[in-house]
Amino acid sequence: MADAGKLDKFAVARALREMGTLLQLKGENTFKVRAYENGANAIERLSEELATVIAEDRLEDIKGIGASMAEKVTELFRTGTSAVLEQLRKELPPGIVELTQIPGLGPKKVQKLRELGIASVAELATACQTGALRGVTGFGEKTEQKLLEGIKRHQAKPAGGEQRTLLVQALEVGERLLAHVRACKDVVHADLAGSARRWRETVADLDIVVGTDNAEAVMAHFVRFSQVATVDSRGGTKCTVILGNGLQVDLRAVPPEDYWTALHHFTGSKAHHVKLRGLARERGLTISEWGVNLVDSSGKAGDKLLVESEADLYKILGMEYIPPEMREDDGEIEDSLAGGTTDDLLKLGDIQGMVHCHTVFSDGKNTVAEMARAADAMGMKYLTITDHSPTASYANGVQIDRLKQQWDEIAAAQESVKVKLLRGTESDILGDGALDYPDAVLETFDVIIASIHSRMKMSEDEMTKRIVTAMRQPVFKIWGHALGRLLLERDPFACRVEEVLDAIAESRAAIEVNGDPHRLDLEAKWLRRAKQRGIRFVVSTDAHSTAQLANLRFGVAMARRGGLRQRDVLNALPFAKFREAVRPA
Ligand code: DGT
Ligand code: CA
Ligand code: CA
Ligand code: ZN
Repeated sequence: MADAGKLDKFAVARALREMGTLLQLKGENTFKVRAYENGANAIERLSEELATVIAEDRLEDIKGIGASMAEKVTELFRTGTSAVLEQLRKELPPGIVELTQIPGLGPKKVQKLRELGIASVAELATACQTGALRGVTGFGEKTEQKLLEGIKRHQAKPAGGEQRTLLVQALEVGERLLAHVRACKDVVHADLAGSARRWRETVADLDIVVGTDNAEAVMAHFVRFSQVATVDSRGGTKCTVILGNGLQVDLRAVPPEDYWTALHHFTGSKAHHVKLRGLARERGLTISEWGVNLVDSSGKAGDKLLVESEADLYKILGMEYIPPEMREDDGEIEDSLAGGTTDDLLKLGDIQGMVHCHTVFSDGKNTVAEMARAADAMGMKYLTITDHSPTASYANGVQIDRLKQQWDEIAAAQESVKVKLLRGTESDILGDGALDYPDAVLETFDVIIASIHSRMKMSEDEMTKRIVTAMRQPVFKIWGHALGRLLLERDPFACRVEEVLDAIAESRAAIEVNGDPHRLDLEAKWLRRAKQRGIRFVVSTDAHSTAQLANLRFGVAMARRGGLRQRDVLNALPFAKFREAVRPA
């Protein structure tokens, strides 16, 4: 029997991460820092008991754990701390670690602050307010403003209040957890429900619904998932756990015959359900998580109706099926009652080309050839190379004299791939609404994305005018990551969106649905309003590496949430038609 340690695997992983952060603050090289991050990930995902692995001296068999990491893990596990960690904590006061959590402060800047005697968030705030940082290299007046805003946001983070998690992070663990649950032999059906199934941009917790005749066995299996940190509650039909990353998961187990109504109920949204329940009552029915029942003459629930799919449920209500992404009570129920089908809603497989991709020519991680091969391997028919324009100097924007070099490289890469490569740009929308590059250059591209990357703090009036001016430029352009939001970090900028949409509807322009899971911009409610005006869209990944091409599914989900059909989306067109549709001049 292996000895119980002082720390569980999640606490060990947290300690390793802290060591990595502290080493980074000390200016250690990135390989060493990354080794701690990798070690933490490996320990956290361990699918057997850490105690057993240590007792049997098998830590080094784990990918990502070498001899010295194994030693630290063992020490942490047995004693609750490590000499290295204690030493690092002594060298670096606790306020320093908190400083690294302020947006815009990397380890280098924090190091600089330490030299100035600033070692906590409070001290930094005072320094900014009193102008004490003026004149220090790397800390201009602009940085001062940014830091003050960063501090405000940092302090506004809810303590114990509703913390939301990015969908991409929730799905990363959620999909593995679902696979684990489905591997239980007593599970007849299982799916993610709640906001994750609706592909909401952020989620408060994960929900899983299971159809089974043996709820007890399913729950016993569920809590054995390798990343469960604590079991919060466990009843006859419901079990709640907290994962190592802090995310809560609710599992509900129901008899297989109640599965579809339960899945529908726990998928939500609440607002969608409230309206459905009203409709059901008008039809002499009642809906609950337990099923659909007839209402008898005394107003009580009578016979239960057989529901064998979610489509069945909508059919019983005299409606067309509504997919989870659209269940937000934003017009989808009215559309469905009017007979509107969602069969033609955009699907992942409809997308024929990757639009909006970066390479090492600006701030991407991969070369043109690498991006091309990756898109080829995904079966894409075309790929637009759209690096940043000159004004985006922070992102190594491509100056005119480097364009020729990129186009040569695109031509060379084209030789060895089937996917058709297009020469594009992500042109900055300048402060006055002009586009970057002279018109004569713009007209030579195959495709133009037009995006805002600077001066986002304009008044609503100025911003509206700026974007309307940009959209009315004669070249065809795609409005990239439209409102500049960064989920959980930065709000969309102030702008009268309806006015911009009106301008786009009568201009040579389309709107991007940006699939970067930190952006997901333009958001669904505006996509619907844009679609009503006959505006067309592209669904992009805004990939800065080959790996990020996989984010396409987030863009498609966002498009579905906005009710976009295949015909609304330009990159669902075959190559020749797409090229014609986006031709700048
Ligand atoms: P979240 O977790 O805040 O990101 O959003 P949801 O939608 O996943 O919300 P959650 O986890 O509280 O509940 C999951 C689903 O269960 C929700 O979408 C609808 C259903 N549900 C939960 N509580 C209620 C309720 O009080 N009434 C109704 N009708 N449905 C509920
Ligand atoms: Ca939820
Ligand atoms: Ca929940
Ligand atoms: Zn951009």
